[in-house]
Amino acid sequence: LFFDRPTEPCFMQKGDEKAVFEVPEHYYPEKYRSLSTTLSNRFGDNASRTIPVRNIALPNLSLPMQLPYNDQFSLFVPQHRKMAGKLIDIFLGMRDVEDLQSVCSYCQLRINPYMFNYCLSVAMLHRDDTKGLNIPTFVESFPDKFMDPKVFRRAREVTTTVPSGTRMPVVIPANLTAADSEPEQRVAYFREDIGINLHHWHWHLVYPFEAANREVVDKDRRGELFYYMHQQIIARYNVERMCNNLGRVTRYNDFRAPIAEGYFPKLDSQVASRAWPPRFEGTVIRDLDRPVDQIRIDVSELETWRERFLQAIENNSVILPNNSTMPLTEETGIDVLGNLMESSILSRNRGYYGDLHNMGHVFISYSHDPDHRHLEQFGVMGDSATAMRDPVFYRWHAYIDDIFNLYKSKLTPYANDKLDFPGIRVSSVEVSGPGGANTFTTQWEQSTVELSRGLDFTPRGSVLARFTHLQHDEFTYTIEVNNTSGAATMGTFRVFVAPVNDERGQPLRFEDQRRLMIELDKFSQPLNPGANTVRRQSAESSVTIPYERTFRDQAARPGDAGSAAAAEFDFCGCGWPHHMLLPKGTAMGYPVVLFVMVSNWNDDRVQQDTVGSCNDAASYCGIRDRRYPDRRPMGFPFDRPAGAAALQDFLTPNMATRACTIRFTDATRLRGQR
Ligand code: CUO
Repeated sequence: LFFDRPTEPCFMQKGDEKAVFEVPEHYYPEKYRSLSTTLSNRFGDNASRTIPVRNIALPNLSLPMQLPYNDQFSLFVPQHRKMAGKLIDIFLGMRDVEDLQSVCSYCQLRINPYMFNYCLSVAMLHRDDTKGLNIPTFVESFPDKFMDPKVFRRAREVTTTVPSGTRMPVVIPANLTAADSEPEQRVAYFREDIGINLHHWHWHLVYPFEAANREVVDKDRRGELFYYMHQQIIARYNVERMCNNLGRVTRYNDFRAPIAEGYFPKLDSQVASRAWPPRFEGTVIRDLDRPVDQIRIDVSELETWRERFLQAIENNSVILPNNSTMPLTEETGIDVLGNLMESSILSRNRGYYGDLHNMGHVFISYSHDPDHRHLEQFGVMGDSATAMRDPVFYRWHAYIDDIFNLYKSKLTPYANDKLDFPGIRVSSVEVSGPGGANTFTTQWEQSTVELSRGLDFTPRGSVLARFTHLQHDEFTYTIEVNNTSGAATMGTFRVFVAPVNDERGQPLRFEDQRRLMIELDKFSQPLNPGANTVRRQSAESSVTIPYERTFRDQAARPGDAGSAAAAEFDFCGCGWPHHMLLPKGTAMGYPVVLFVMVSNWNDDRVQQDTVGSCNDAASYCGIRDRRYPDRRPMGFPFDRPAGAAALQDFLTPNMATRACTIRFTDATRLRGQR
């Protein structure tokens, strides 16, 4: 209930069940206090449930309360991070759920709603007594971060004039942030996809980079996953661009050069009652001096950190705070660098290597008002829920990925003994779907998302927003595997797809192609001696989560039967949205190569119990409270260069490829229609 209608006080009716919190009188903020009795009576009268709130000795909330209630909140801003860290700590430190509920009632009336939502989400993910509880999908709590504000005006109109139950969905027009004369607009459907932005927000929620409680951050291979998940975003975005006749993204590596791309978000913050600021074409990042955010930093500092980072790669070792050096090993080097780069509190030396990635977000997001003279807040790059809308996000992360790749390029290429699986031969791989053999098919689809939980101070009842997004038809992989080892064994199937040609229609060299390899799936499967036919559905992908989990509240609502799986929404909300599994393709059929490798599961597996844990998007999100479920480097076997000139030269007998196309039809269907 604390997630519903974020700025409506908790002594008003919350949620569909019309619950009202009965808070101690001194919990009321000043503006409501004189009315405390009448208010609770008024709002309690037709409530179907009153929830008594325990009167506790309140912790010191002065630090998190420094952020004004109606400001924006950004994890990338160090001061906000500190405040959030403190609040998470307070939430984690509450003795039991009753006390947590009590402090939340107090906070909900005083703490910035974005920060409150974030900190409570993190705390619920990490407290033993709340782990199974549902966290509503973020787009329902803060739809303003994902869609045109016109929608909310229209939704208010609808909720006020049309009775609940007979309301038509409010339509969000597609492609509204720029005209066709802006070439970047061709991939706006990707950048501004609600599911993609939700995934990114969720990923950073599950993998926070700072918290007073180290356990919250210290997850298995989190630095490496930071590298890999973002590497995959760049690969996917590049392929999406190539499908739309755009070149691969230009990395942002010269911090003194103007940023060619402008971005006008057309988003309003309902909490801050402000439009998100735009960035004009040709903007240059400048030294920041914003006392209000306690940020004072020069662009040269970003350059210094970058030089030190490159030096670490050059020397294959990092300098520790005591001036000794720690070598980067093949096993953990990328993980160390990931944490150093982001940087998270797991950084081995934040004092020296700084905060390169996060501050890049900060510099760019304040480039329109570096000294706060216009009293403007950060742009979309400053918030993990909105950053992926902006073309510059991909330029920044393309550069970061390039730096990681510099490190990966120093590793010894995999020898055949690392790649091959003796006795296992993949004789063929195929896909089939409604488009026929080896043709993937895509089109537009319209789906709806619930808005009412994010609409403060409006009449109750459901109101939906209808939006348009890319969708693909489901398909089946058929993989023929011959096991000549004479015994049953287990294989790990690694499925990728990549473009075949570059922007000029020339065949991609292996080195370029491997960096465009998009992971589609990874699964293990027993292999009997002799011939095996393995079939796998696209919907089972280890990369994606189903539409329902991206967009729907999975909690058992009152009256629902509910299920254990449903209760795991909190972690399971992380995952690439299934509707974006494939790039768009082209009307002619975009040529791609499908790749499958079967590796030896005995070399890959991580021994752990994963029963009951949410692991269906493990490739990009890991498994909650478990180790990353694959011992190989993330992105294996394409995480590093090889001697091969072309993909065909790279193949060992346990791999196979198939030429396919992705055919796009410019038609729109409603969800559920075929
Ligand atoms: Cu996900 Cu830069 O890390 O946004």
